[in-house]
Amino acid sequence: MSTLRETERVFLVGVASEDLRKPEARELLDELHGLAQTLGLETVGEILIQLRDTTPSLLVGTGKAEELAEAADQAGADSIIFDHILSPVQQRNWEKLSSKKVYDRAELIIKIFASRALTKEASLQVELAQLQYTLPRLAHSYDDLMRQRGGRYGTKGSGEQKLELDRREIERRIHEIKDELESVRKERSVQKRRRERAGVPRAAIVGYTNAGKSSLLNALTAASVHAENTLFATLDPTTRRLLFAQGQTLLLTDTVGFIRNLPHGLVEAFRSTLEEASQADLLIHVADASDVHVDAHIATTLQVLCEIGANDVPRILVLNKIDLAERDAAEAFLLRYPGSVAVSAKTGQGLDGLVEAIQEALTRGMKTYVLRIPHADYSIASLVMREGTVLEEHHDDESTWLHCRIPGRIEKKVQPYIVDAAGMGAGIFSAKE
Ligand SMILES: Nc1nc2c(ncn2[C@@H]2O[C@H](COP(=O)(O)OP(=O)(O)O)[C@@H](O)[C@H]2O)c(=O)[nH]1
Ligand SMILES: [Mg+2]
Repeated sequence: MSTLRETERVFLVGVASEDLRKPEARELLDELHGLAQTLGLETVGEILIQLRDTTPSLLVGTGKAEELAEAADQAGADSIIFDHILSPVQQRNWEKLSSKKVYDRAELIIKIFASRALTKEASLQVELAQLQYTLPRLAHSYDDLMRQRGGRYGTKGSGEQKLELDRREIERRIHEIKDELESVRKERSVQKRRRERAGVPRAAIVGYTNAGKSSLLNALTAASVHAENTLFATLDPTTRRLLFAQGQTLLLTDTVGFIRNLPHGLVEAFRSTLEEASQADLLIHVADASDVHVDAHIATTLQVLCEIGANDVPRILVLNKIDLAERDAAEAFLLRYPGSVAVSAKTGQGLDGLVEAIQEALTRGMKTYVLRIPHADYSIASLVMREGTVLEEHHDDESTWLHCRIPGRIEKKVQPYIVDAAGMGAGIFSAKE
């Protein structure tokens, strides 16, 4: 009988100190919990400890360390994650003491980025962060790494073999990655143009971790008429293809969230996982109504979006978890951020309004035409149906007639079929008959 368990069970240790007061350490621990969840880990226990003076060998005193290891054991954990930087030596000592995998917040975050690195650039950035993280550990104890910490990061070509490379090889690879990054960056604008031509509108959900991005993706999926889950090889697991009642299709992607106190070495890796966002047709920026830091989070998110070149992508600001907020606070928020939409991914409140806002944003700038498309060019008709909004449809022996609204990006393609630039409302075909 197999006792193989798929899900890694983790025990989380939050650390308060003189510099980091308990309430904030608590918030960070909650965030760590959310991060573990993002990676699909099961948290089987957590504890917040107060650091008095750091003991080099185990971060905490031996007595405390044994107590923690015992608690993790009792909880049935496979690993312990510290919400505090562990030196390579501390990490090793902890693994010896507990006979479990032991790592810190930075390593957890690298794993998340690796699992979400969709583009070539993002994969390279994550690999770079990973190697830079590994390097000092390798320098301290080559043997230990050979013993294998089970650090499987998930990106293609990474993992065990990587840890076996010696220091010099890692340094060589770091140089190589930096060069590759240069050339990937040059290619990027070409790719972007290619994608623009390919078509179906794309929206990305951005915002802080724990704001409810994944919940909102699920809620919108439920609110759409039809949703396809990773039906296409090109869709990653965090993208859904939605069809709204008005016949519009949308590819909706859940991005990796912003993280508080992101370790410095991981900033670039994070940005490149977010780079997708700059190629979207629409950004759905989710903020958490129940978070006291919501304004600061919104500001940080906007700033980073700006820095990755996503500032001219249309955006909808969504205040989520409205079920948890005081009415006054929610109203004040909507006044502070005009055009924002209040929802609850949990109760479904406000989702209709959000769907409307999404459609409105996607059809803004669309033009209305009457097209006559010969049956032989049916692919054009399907393009219009997929990307535009068909107001009316009429068929005769030779052609399909469409009274429709289409986005600027496919205007060139339909140009030869335009019979009328109709600014009028619906009803033109029925009036003819
Ligand atoms: N009360 C309430 N909780 C929510 C809502 N949306 C999400 N949550 C909870 O907030 C936590 C984080 O949600 P998640 O979707 O994983 O956030 P993400 O990290 O941004 O993807 C989860 O425990 C959700 O159940 C909401 O509208 N109301
Ligand atoms: Mg999520």
